[in-house]
Amino acid sequence: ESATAGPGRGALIVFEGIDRCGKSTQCSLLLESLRKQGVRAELWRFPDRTTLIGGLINEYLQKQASLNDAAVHMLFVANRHEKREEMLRLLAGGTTLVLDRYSYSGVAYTAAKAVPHLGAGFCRSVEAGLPAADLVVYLDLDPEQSAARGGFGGERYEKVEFQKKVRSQYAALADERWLRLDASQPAEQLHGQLAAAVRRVVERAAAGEPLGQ
Ligand code: T5A
Ligand code: NA
Repeated sequence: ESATAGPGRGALIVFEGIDRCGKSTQCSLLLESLRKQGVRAELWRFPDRTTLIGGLINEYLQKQASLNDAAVHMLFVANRHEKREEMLRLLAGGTTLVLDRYSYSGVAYTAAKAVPHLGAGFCRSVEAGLPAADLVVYLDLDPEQSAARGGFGGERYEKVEFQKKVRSQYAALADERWLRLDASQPAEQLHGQLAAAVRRVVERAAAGEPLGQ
């Protein structure tokens, strides 16, 4: 590779896993360590409950509104697409984005509902056009363990039986490029296990490796 590339771009790093597996904790630890290393970085979460669409999703998750499975799926999808241009702009400008959930949540949670017209293939297809993750960190945890963690049980999908189905969907989605970590470990230990993979993708992005779709 020649050294002619410009300033490069930021990396897109995604955290996935069932409810309460520890994503937000790891995202915060990662953001902090990236910034300490002088990497410009932002932390986003999906659903982004602050937009108009995100407000509807929030009502649905908190069981204040009912929507059918297709309708709420499209809202989750729209909530990512509405952020597309801002994501692309930040990445192109050299900011690394750490995402607490992304397209894979859309596929895993909806496919777990086993609605015939909302299978994994359909769910994947409507993510087209969104930037692809440079790294997916999958925090794998037994739903019995996540259920025992603080705060579990309030929102719509927080039921052990459903979480088991979501976990199976993630297992089907995961490919060899995912970094799968045993999320039952202490938070600091997990954080240490993802440092090398993160460094690699941040360096590649900075060197100008093109963003996937
Ligand atoms: N959804 C989302 C869809 O159906 N379709 C979609 O397209 C998208 C994007 C929203 C819901 O929407 C669904 C998925 C979800 O059901 P959310 O707001 O992201 O999801 O909710 P959660 O995934 O449940 O997020 P939480 O913030 O509740 O859980 P986290 O982020 O996984 O976990 P965290 O870090 O907050 O930790 C949970 C608890 O565990 C402790 C923490 O202190 C906290 O008490 N903890 C640990 N304990 C032991 N060991 C560790 N390593 C720990 N790490 C954290
Ligand atoms: Na939750």
